[in-house]
Amino acid sequence: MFNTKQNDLTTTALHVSGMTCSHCVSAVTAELSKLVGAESVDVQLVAGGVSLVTVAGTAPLDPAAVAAAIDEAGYEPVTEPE
Ligand SMILES: [Cu+2]
Repeated sequence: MFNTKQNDLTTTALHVSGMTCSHCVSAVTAELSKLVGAESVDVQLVAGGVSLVTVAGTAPLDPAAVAAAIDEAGYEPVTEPE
């Protein structure tokens, strides 16, 4: 999991295991989209990862909340570094 800042946008990314099809992507995207401050949500099925962008002026996403949302969708957040 990491946070990077670029052009006033903060991107939070982490890996997710257990996603196997576009339905999985939809489920994870739907849960992550509920997070306050998540401006855009991108779920990569093949890479098994998600990235969320928050705009300037909003608090960074709580990594625990992101992980909880993934768990809520029924998938496994992978928070260990590569
Ligand atoms: Cu699926």
